[in-house]
Amino acid sequence: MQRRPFLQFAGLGAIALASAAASLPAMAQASGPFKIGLILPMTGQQASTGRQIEAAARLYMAQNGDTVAGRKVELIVKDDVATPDVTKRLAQELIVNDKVNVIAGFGVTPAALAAAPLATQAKVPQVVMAAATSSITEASPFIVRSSFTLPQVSVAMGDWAPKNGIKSVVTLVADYGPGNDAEKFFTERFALNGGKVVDKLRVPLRNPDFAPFLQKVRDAKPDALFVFVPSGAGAAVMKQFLERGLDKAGIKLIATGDVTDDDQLNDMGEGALGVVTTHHYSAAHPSALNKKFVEAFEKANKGMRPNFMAVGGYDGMRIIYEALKATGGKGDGQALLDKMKGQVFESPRGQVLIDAQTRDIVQDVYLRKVEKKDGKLYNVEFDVLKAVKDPGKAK
Ligand code: VNL
Repeated sequence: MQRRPFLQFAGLGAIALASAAASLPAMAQASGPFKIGLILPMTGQQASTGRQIEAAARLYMAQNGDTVAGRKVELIVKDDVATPDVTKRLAQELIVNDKVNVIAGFGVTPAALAAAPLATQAKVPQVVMAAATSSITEASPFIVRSSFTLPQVSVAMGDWAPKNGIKSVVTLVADYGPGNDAEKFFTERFALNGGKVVDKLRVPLRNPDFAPFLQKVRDAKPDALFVFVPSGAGAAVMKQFLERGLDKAGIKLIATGDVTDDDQLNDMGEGALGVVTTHHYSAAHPSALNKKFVEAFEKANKGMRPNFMAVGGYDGMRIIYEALKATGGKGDGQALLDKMKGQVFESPRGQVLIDAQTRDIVQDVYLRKVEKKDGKLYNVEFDVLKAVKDPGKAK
């Protein structure tokens, strides 16, 4: 038997939806299909993130079945074009009309933040699979994160660079949450280790033109340029860096792994060889589990290589599946959330933990260098920091 809340009467839909914004009743279904509303940028500037995460979620379901604890799992994919107003409307529709048990995805920070109040009001777990600003998990007690944080990976570079002959740096980041985090946490650690930050540059998120910024870097002539740009923008930075001859001017490129993104890396050309980055996932991670994951992903997606977004999506599905199993298929928001907290498992990236206090992911962070393997470019890991918590939470 389906309960029919008043919202469902024909004609009242629009009005009901508007009033539901003020207070969303908890209305996820305890029987029938278990629904996951996956909100992703499927078009626009961040479309590769949506493509990677959807493919990974579908792979997880293909490998683990679409029935969990006796309930059929249904994935409802919605395109928010990485636009927070759209994210918010879609989250509301998914919760109120589709009665999803979980909302998931969230390609960029503003999208994750736009949905957070709805997760709180409706007591629906929100699994953040991509967005990586430290503060996101503090926006709702119903948020659990399967991706990473920028402080987590940037601090590692602040330690590595000064030990490897890099004494002066210019930073260049996309001017929004994750970029600000990357700049702050890299800079603080680098300075603590005796490094000098000569200049801090910020480029707009939308349609960035890197050329004038890179010219400034060339003129400043630091030992290295530290970069964060979101997944999808790395190839443009690499191209401009080489075209402007920064490498020939003796300036090294160092970055978070968002820049040498596995989704684009193999097309960046030989100029990318030797670039050192810090990140939580490489398609070249040499574990048996990862080899299986990469092979299966490529096979199911016409040779597309999984990147860190895909792993966030894959592990996010694992977190949801195991929580549903542990609740015996109940699907109640609070019960699910409680079983998401504290999960420990082996991911294709390595061992991970969902910290029960912060609901954020604790994971290994790797030093990697772009190298050629079997004729293809990969981020080859050469060092690791074990079990890194988000340093942003210590504030
Ligand atoms: C974010 C962070 C997005 C890192 C990214 O790619 C990324 C974000 C779309 O928090 O908005 O690589």
